[in-house]
Amino acid sequence: MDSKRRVRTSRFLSLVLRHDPARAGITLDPQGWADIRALLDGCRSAGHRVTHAELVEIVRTNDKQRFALNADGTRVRARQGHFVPVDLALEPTAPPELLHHGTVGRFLPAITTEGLRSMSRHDVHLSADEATARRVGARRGAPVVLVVAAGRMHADGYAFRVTDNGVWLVPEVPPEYLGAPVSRA
Ligand code: HQG
Repeated sequence: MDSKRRVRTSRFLSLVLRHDPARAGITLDPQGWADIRALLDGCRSAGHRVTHAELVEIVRTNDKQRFALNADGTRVRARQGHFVPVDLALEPTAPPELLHHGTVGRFLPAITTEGLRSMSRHDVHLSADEATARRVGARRGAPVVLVVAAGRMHADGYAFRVTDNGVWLVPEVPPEYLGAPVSRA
């Protein structure tokens, strides 16, 4: 599969598995899993022909490891980033003392007042390393990285979860847990 087709197909799979399963005429189970046969049939009907081998290749090579197969390889789901309600069944996990969130300057006035909100996704996405947060912020402009006092939040009773590819999830970050923004390019 050439890289253009891989990107196009992986975007469509993200749309179906995180946002709009009906686009491929399928439903997700409560943990977000899609039956692969139904998914591939649905993709074909929606005009995106994807073979089983291509799906497996995308799961394996996706730059952000966005997708996962179940143990017997019959189902696939997105690892994070859902807009539709799913329960990823991740255990609450103690986070490192500090986590990072990448954003852009134009959102800072709102973030400073109301904290980080999950917006249209389930959770606020955080990363252990600053470089990842910077890349996430850079999708929207000159990146600004916020440091989150995750250890203190955890001690105060907030539940953190971590996906198996290292994205930290928390429903919200109130402003008192945010450090001063780092906007160094
Ligand atoms: C901002 C991508 C105003 C927040 C990425 C962000 C990541 C606020 C945007 C993953 C706010 C939401 C997640 C508030 C937060 N007022 N703006 N109170 N609170 N925001 O895309 O973190 O390619 O839902 O800073 O690489 O940017 O989809 O979240 O700018 O890993 O796999 O509102 O999505 O991965 O945007 O990105 P998003 P995100 P994928």
